Amino acid sequence: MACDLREVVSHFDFCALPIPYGDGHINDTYDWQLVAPRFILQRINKNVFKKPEEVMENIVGVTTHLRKKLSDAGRDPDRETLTVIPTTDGKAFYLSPEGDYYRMYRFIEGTRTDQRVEKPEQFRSAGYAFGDFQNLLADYDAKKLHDVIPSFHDTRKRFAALKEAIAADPLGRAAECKEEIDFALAREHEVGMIMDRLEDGRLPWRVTHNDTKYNNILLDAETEKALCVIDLDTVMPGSLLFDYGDSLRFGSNPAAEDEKDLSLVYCDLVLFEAFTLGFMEAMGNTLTEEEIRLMPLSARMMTYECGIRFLTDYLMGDTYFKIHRPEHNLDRTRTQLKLVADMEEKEEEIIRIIDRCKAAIGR
Ligand code: ADP
Ligand code: GN1
Ligand code: MG
Repeated sequence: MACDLREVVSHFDFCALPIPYGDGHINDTYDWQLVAPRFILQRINKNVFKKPEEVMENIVGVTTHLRKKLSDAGRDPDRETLTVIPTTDGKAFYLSPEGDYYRMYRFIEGTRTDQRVEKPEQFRSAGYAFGDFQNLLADYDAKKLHDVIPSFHDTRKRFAALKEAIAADPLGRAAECKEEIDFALAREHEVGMIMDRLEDGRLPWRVTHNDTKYNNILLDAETEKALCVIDLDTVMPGSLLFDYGDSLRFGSNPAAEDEKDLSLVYCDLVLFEAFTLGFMEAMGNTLTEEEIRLMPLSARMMTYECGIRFLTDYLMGDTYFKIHRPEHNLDRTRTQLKLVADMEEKEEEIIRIIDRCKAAIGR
């Protein structure tokens, strides 16, 4: 870490104000206790988020809205959404003399995050949580949100970036990735599937999370149900299909995102159906027919997009995603592209799953 964390935390206002206590006649006596015993401190990645102030403005706006909606519904906002702890001068982040941005959240006790889905029921509950997140934000004015990473899920632009990386090939890695590159380039005709429709109005813009990995949900350690959607850095206007598809990209694969043994990587249709059912149950009638029609393809599209992002980063010398071994981004590319191929093969079954879930929610 770049600076003294003790110094950093001293700038956050995580203490309750002491309250007068007792009725002594001589001394001033106060009762003082910490509001909560644990906090999460995060240094925001400036390489990824060029304007951390705007990230925090989005997060404060969205969590304030969620807090009110949850309270009004008799739910528990302290556990079901993130609570930003302000700094002592009332800001949502602390900017250190070194130029680093820090933020603090209340630690939500009795929770855990999992890297992989263990049981279909858990994934159904994750689907419900992400759908519920969309619903609770349906009346939040998306125009108030900053586009913190412009064109984040514009697959057309991700594809263009891949082509540039192939042409530049600064480390001479393209030859080694020929198979992956050919696979990616052969799917150019699909890259506008979601963005073209958002732009021409066939799909509605919504407030979306944009990074709906299973490990971005806190699970209640006791009930094992999804409790709180976290990692709100990328909340921006987008298509619901980004969130739905990205969840399935990560969660329907029983193997790790960087698994080297590709025989372990596939799209588990039981998990796929469980998530879809939970998501549809939460969204109900707010889903449009066009959104439902594109759900089967969106999982594959978001997987493809992530795959070409890993591939681009590998070709460009691993400057975006953190890596823990030299070919890490190539391994990640391979799992994603293997998943795309598997989802393509299973397309008809996937369409039947969506139809079954649609019928189950009475649509
Ligand atoms: P990243 O963007 O690096 O993925 P996250 O915001 O997802 O960062 O946080 C990393 C991990 O920290 C989460 O997976 C979760 O385990 C834990 N975490 C984050 N916020 C909280 C919180 N408010 N309460 C408890 N655990 C949290
Ligand atoms: C990053 O921060 P994390 O691990 O939740 C990335 C996502 C990718 C994901 C792939 C801001 O998410 O877009 O889908 O890795 N986040 C950003 O695992 O680029
Ligand atoms: Mg995360």
